[in-house]
Amino acid sequence: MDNKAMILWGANNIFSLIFSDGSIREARLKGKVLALDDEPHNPLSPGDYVQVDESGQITHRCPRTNAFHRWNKKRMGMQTLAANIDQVLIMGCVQSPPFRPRFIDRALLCAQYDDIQSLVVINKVEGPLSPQVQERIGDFSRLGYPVIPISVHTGYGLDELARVLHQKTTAFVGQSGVGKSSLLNTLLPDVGAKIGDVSEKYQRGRHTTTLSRCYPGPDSRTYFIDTPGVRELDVSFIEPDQLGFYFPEFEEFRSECAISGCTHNHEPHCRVEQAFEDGLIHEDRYESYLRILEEITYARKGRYSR
Ligand SMILES: Nc1nc2c(ncn2[C@@H]2O[C@H](COP(=O)(O)OP(=O)(O)OP(=O)(O)O)[C@@H](O)[C@H]2O)c(=O)[nH]1
Ligand SMILES: [Mg+2]
Ligand SMILES: [Zn+2]
Repeated sequence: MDNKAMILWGANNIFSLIFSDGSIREARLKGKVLALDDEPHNPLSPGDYVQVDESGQITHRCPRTNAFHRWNKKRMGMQTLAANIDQVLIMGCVQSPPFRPRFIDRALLCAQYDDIQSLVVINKVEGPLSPQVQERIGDFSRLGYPVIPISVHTGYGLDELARVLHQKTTAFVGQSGVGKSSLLNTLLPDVGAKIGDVSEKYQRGRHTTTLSRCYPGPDSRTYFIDTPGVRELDVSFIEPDQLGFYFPEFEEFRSECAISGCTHNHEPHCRVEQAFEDGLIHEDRYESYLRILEEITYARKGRYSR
């Protein structure tokens, strides 16, 4: 009899699976590769459902409802960090490493790309927020993204956060060193995930978590997926002419641009650029948009013109 289970984590073709009765067992793939032609590299991610046969081997993957991907430059392919999730917890912090709202902008893009809800969590809030941080997180709220300031160390904001995570599958995403694994350890004290420090010289994390891994939460319907921090999020899987659709604040202006297919990059009579000049679109978000546009346009040229 076939049996359905969820992947918690996997390495070197050994996967840890959780079954509907809560039992956890290891399994291997039946045959060397799973027949999935579009994703040769990591066809199974934490959160994926699979079928297991009588011998305990994985026979195939069930269809995904969604997946959080990033572009892996080295492998020139999409890398899935988590599958079938209810929401992405995008974590930033206010110090060590410094607040990097542009990283959050990119992570929001990756989530929206597959229609996944996101929430922004700002960690290491142990004193008053600087006006710059306040302003930028205020803008995220205005755009409709929930923002929760927390401190894993002092416990500030953690009750509110726990409510948002309750009975959902949440992937934790953010730069190395912001405190994703620290949060996990606080929510699930028995887990003991490895925590790294932050280099004093470079103010960066040390990439302590190297593998995405799903953890069953405090009740049977809550799951947390801890993912490895990345220095930069490459979003070059997005088409340049689609990028503007992932910026919700462009929505009300975009149809009034003079040129159809306007990329809002200094084209004549661009209503989006005008809105930015009038202070209706946050300067930093518009700058973020232009940088990403330049980057993905360039990446495409490099990929196709040779
Ligand atoms: N001040 C302060 N430091 C924190 C807090 N939470 C975590 N840290 C510290 O931040 C550093 C990095 O924490 P990790 O949990 O390993 O960070 P991570 O996001 O999992 O990093 P990667 O696994 O490399 O992606 C550690 O030194 C933690 O002690 C907090 O609330 N306040
Ligand atoms: Mg970690
Ligand atoms: Zn425009």
